[in-house]
Amino acid sequence: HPMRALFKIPRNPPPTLHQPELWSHDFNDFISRCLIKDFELRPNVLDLLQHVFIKQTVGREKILQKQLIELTDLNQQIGLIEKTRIKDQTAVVFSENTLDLLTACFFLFQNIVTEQLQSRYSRDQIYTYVGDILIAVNPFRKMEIYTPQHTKMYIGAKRTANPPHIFAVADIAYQSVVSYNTDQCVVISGESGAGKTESAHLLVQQLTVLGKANNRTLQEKILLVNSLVEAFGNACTAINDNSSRFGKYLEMKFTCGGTVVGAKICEYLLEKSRVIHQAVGERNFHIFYYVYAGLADRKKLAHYKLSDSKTPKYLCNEHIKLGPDIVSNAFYKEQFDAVEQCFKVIGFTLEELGSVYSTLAAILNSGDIEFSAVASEHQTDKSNITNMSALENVASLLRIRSDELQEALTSHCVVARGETIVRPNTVEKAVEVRDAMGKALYGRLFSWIVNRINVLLRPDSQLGEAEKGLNIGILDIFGFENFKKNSFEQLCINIANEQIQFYFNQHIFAWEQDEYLNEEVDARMIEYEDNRPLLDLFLQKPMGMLSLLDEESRFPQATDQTLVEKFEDNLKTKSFWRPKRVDLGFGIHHYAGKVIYNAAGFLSKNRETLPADIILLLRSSENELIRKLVTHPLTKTGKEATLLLSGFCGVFSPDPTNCGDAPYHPRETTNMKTQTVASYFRYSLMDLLSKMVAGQPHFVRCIKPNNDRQANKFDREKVLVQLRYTGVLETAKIRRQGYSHRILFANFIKRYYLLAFNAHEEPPVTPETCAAIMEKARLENWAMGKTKVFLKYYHVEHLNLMVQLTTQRIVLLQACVRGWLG
Ligand code: AD9
Ligand code: MG
Repeated sequence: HPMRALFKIPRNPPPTLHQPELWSHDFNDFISRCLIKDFELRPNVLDLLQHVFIKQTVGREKILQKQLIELTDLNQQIGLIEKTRIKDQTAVVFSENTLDLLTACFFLFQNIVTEQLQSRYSRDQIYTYVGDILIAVNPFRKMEIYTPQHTKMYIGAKRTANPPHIFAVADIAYQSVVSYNTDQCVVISGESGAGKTESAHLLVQQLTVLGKANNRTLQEKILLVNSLVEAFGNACTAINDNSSRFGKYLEMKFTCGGTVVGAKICEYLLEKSRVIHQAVGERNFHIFYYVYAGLADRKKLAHYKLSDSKTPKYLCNEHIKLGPDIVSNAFYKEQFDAVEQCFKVIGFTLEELGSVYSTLAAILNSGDIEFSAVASEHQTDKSNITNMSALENVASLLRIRSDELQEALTSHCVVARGETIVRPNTVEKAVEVRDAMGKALYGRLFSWIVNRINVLLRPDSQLGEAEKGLNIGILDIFGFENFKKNSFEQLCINIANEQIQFYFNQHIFAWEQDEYLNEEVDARMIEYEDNRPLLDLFLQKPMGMLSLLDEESRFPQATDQTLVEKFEDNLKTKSFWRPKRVDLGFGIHHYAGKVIYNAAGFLSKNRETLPADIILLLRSSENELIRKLVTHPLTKTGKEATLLLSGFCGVFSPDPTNCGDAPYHPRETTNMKTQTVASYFRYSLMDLLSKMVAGQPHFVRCIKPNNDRQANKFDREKVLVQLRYTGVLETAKIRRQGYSHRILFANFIKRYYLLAFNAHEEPPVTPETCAAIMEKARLENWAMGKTKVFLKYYHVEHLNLMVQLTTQRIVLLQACVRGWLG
């Protein structure tokens, strides 16, 4: 039977399995080498195999697994190739069913990938390339691969010259900025705790060296930016002790010559609810603990109205004890000093620092304001503040009048028939206002800090536009989360990740294929798992989940129960379901797995309104910072603010042929009064993506090798799942077949004509000229489009190296000639 004896297993273990270095550089090469040569896989099987790589079998695994087990001759599980040798050690025989074969191939392939990652990991090689994408497996321990020697080793080096490394990604992005003068963007993804934030730090570290900042202070400042914003925006969660609770897009600004001249951060969707409440086992934002310990150390707690014996309510969680756990925590004290140092180096004034601490202390004190119900003659429930000292503390820290604060917390104004009437707040309402104030103050403080950093690190105004115009952006957002209990915050975080995955797919698969079609380049199409339906489920208007949430948030009578029912009535897709036995529960099948959410609190979290009374009161503060926080939208310029107030429809999907130009269009205006977290979230996503599509992307995929944060532990199943859902397996394929570099004829000729023509010649801008250059450089497997040359990444590397050599030769020649003449 033709399907029999397809795999010939060599008697001795295949040599390539023992030379994983080969694999590390080009995994595709490895696959073809290993499978074709050592395993004598016949070409038709290779085709089938390729077919299987790209056919994601998500949802089909169960069936496939079952069939796999039923495979009579292969029932020892194709876990490891070396173990698949059967009795006579010569061949693996498949059953006649083609699907069995496909299944087997699929598992075989996946296992090769995982095994290679594992074997590299066990030898401390945490980085691996798949095409031009870098896979980083979290080592969960300090590695000796980020030393100054390593920094040096990766500068301007050919990719195959060194082991795979995050520094190489920095180098490629940097070289592209210098060579092509186009913006670059590094997109780091992976689930929570996979190592995105660490990777972002390492990129900045290498880029500041590459950007040879001519003043050391700028270099130092840029390096400190991440640590500073992370002190305010990161927190300990059940998954990661230093979990990012906001999305961060850090742009480093370069001149055309490649000198770094400034930086800018954009922050997205800070999880403000953490200020007032943390889940079991989690903590508030780092900075609260740092400041507490730091101020205690300097005997300044009293000055900031903080007690050294009673834990503020916003920091109370389970077993955290104020004394040993916070006040006398040496690590926190160190961190406080470090943060203060960051502030100072970056350029914040001492006065600003004092105001920042006061604001943080005010937030902590406000959490301790308590209310009790007072029966009133008019039957309405009134509330009273029971601990006036807390109120006084807050008022004095915020430099506002305490009687006015009391009034703003315990009552609200309504305008009826042109008259303003003061109504009392119930205890519940008063608590809500108090918490809303804490969240708003913190969120605005965070934005203010970011904004201030941006002002301080802005490129010198003396520089011309051309000299400060180029960006390398680094995207580090909060990773996909799936806790025991998932709320509104997890929904937002996971939607953001869903959108990044969509962008990845668009870039790697959809746009690439569109371009082949447009340019009439013959390339095989790749199937991939498109998560667009899921994004529609969330973002579509008017029937997407966020729209439904907004709609329900407008009804005063709505409850979280009616909300879930609304979801159930309107979201008719397999990706959404209502689990039985979970009140207020609903499930979503995300690209990265199934998550059960609990809708409790969704409506109030989405409304998040700060009463006008509080805003007006804070505007009367004698502290300049507090006034600034409530005066105008901080980080938004005029144009951005307009966009902020507009609604956006549907999924972000810009015109692929027009990347870089305004990629989104406000289509519908939402009422300013109904600005909700969901609509702001939608805006932020669009804003973020518009920045990303403006540059050429580089992808770093972080992989978490185990759930226990343990070094040297590689959980195969865990890794495999991540490889599958991130599309890495398909990426491998398209990167092999596809062309990662597409360069317009004119640009190509301008850059490389020296390889085939004399320096003084001006060859015509035609495909023939390009072909001549390529032939001269002895390149194969490139393709010619209608307006662009299509190249693989190794072509570009080769060409650049040749240009470098040629230029060196010319310079040498000129020197000789000058010598002769002179
Ligand atoms: V989250 O989505 O923000 O919750 P990240 O950012 O993906 O997550 P993070 O970078 O914070 O994860 O990494 C988690 C921990 O892994 C770090 O605190 C380090 O202890 C550890 N880690 C990650 N990458 C490295 C590395 N390259 N070297 C050493 C690392 N340790
Ligand atoms: Mg992070």
